[in-house]
Amino acid sequence: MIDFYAMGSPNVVKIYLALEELGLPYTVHPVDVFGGKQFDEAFRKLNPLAKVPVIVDRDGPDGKPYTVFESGAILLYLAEKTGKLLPADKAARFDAIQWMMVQMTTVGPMFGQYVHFMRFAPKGNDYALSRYLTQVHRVLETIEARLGKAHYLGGDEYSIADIATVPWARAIPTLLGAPAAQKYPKITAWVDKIAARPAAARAFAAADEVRGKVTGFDKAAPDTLDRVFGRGQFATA
Ligand SMILES: N[C@@H](CCC(=O)N[C@@H](CS)C(=O)NCC(=O)O)C(=O)O
Repeated sequence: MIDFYAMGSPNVVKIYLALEELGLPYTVHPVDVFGGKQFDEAFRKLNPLAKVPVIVDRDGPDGKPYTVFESGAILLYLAEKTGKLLPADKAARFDAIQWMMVQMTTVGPMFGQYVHFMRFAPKGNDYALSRYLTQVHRVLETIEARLGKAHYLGGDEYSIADIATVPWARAIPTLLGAPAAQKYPKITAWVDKIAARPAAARAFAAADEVRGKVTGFDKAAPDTLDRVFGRGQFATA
């Protein structure tokens, strides 16, 4: 059994996708991030960064409970535990791992910063908005080209590279607008192909369910929002 500390954000949706695809039994523990619950001492013992997702595998290495934070590490852990979602062949395996790393280092952070400045920052940050939006398009153009040459991001097989990337990619029309989304037909087709997997449908539904159990970002208390974003009285620089 896996204890899964969750909310409905893209980094968390990755783990829903993996758990459902792998058919691993799990129990969801909603973490009310926009209620500030990630800062509770008990949760920080699971993740010193105070962020979801986190899993605790009650049947970890040597049969002992094992805690994993950071979504990329969790995906690698689950792939290794089950021998699935990563090819056995070494070159194919690292093809998938490097594309997963593109998500961890570029897709997630660039989309994350773009959304922050678009949705939460005060007006007058045009430089930041332009920079992050440009970086988002740069990586999407790269992924579009990759999907012109391969069925999945890692190559022939559905892998943790796809699982890591699809939660942001499916939000392209919402976040960037329909005209921008039309620039990426290969990405759109790949998102649709993944969304048609029964495990993905279950994962998206489960993420919708947990979203209903935590505070939405638009309902967060101003003080909590400042703490989450490290601004106002919580800014250290
Ligand atoms: N690099 C981390 C990022 C995790 C992350 O940013 N989690 C957000 C939700 S998507 C969070 O818990 N934020 C709470 C906070 O920063 O206080 C991962 O991939 O797991």
